[in-house]
Amino acid sequence: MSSKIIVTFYNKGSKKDHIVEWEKKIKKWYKDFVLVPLNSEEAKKAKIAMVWKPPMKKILKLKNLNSIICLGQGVDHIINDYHIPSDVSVYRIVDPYMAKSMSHWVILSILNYLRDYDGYRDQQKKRIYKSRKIIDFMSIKIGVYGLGEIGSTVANDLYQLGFNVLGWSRTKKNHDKFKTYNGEKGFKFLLSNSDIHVCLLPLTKQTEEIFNFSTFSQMKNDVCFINAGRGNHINEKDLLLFCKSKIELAILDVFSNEPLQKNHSFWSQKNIIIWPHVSAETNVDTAAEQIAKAIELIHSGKIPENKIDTNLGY
Ligand code: NDP
Ligand code: OXD
Repeated sequence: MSSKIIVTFYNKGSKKDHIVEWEKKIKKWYKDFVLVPLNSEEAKKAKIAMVWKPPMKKILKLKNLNSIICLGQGVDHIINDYHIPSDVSVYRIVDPYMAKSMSHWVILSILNYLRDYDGYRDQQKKRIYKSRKIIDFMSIKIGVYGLGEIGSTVANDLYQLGFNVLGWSRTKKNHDKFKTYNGEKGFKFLLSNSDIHVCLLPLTKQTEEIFNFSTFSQMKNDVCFINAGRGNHINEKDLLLFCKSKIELAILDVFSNEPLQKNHSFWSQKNIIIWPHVSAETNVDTAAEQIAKAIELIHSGKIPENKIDTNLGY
């Protein structure tokens, strides 16, 4: 195919030169396209939109658009509030680099919690040289909610570290290494049996505010709750309430409104640790090849991998 396909680019909050970096890296693998900013005149002719948190109303006005490529693994910001016409397909990045990054972050969070990292750092400031009570890793269960590209990597890595892992997904799975559960009954089992809860779900109608007063109530006392899925997986008011009772520590990387507002109550809650949505960031170097492949396939009328089922929402 000779004429170049027009791909428009929008990445909320990124620096201006980000588009130059993406274009350069994708062109290492495939050259037959031009990348233009969404606010340019040429964007009106775009067949593909490569986006992160885009103004969807504007995207859906593009008359030639047939594909949206999400620059991250979660697509809720593209599909949840909008009707995507049937002739427009949505694809996402699925990058093992991101799954491993998430795994590192979850492991970091869990080990800091179990080994009382903060307690020891406080002791150091006071020159106190004595052992503190830590949680024995053999005595606890870690519930991982979501066993997709990311959740299954995290669950496997935790298992390899010797943890007792329980995994939850929508459809039934069989892992030889850790126990898996699905459906409502499985959810209740994880809620009431896990000592550490790790949410790695996609945000859909079914999973919105899945962690709320009723579900937090079913958890054991003194649990650790980790959320790197999406902020709207939790009811923030209910989380705050339970952080004053049965939740010993909450570690959050995602929030209902990002960036987290300066006056949000989470900032001053001592047992909430806040991260600014950085647990598994998109890496241009590792993602460029699959985006190049997707553009090439779309250009030649074929279907790339990692197509989203807009009915399921992920
Ligand atoms: P996948 O689509 O690969 O996996 C989703 C998993 O969730 C699947 O196991 C799926 O079940 C399960 N699931 C979906 N709906 C339900 C439900 N109603 N009940 C039970 N289980 C359900 O997603 P990824 O692993 O790639 O990513 C997960 C999420 O992580 C993203 O959507 C995004 O929100 C978040 N994320 C956060 C990042 C960060 O930096 N904080 C970075 C990247 C992603 P089944 O296997 O049966 O289909
Ligand atoms: C993603 C994210 O979904 O960064 O990729 O949250």
